[in-house]
Amino acid sequence: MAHGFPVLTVGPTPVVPPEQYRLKVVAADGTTARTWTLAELKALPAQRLTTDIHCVTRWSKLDTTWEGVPVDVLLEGVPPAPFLTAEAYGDYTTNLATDDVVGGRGWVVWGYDGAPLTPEHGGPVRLLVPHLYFWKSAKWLSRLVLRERDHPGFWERAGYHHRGDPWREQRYDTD
Ligand SMILES: Nc1nc2c(c(=O)[nH]1)N[C@H]1C(S)=C(S)[C@@H](COP(=O)(O)O)O[C@H]1N2
Ligand SMILES: [Mo]
Repeated sequence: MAHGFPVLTVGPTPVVPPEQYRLKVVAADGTTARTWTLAELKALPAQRLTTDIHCVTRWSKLDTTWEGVPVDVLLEGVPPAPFLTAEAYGDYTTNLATDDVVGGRGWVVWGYDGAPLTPEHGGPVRLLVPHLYFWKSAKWLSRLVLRERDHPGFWERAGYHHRGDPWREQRYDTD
């Protein structure tokens, strides 16, 4: 609990040396549109944001501070598509509507609380979508894959909600 909030990970923490880290954006036709190294990501117009986060197991943490880049910046020039899958090093996936991560509502972050994001919390780089349940915020983010149709990810295939809005308590697919 180095960051003062619980670690929730399926399986072992993948080891991703920062110098080997890559983020790819894949267009809906399957072609890799863009690739960034960590240094290239950090050279983009970064933002600091303070926000609350909500885990589906009913903990929340208020006023967490992150540093990263809005997903909008990463999708610039990429043909738009209504859905995307966030894929992580180590096989975790989660699906999102593109509208939930653009418009300044989703970030790709490398900093937490003024320091580099630690490996157990998703370092070098994770997704941060604070208005949805935290399982949507994939740690060790490797690819954002745009899609014409919604493809359920790891928890969504296991019966969790496809969108996961904590204010509507969208925990399970029956909610
Ligand atoms: N790659 C990956 N990302 C993940 C998870 C995971 O198991 N693997 N767990 C999710 C869940 S359920 C939660 S609550 C948060 C936990 O983030 P934390 O460990 O930084 O608290 O990460 C989310 N992102
Ligand atoms: Mo979670």
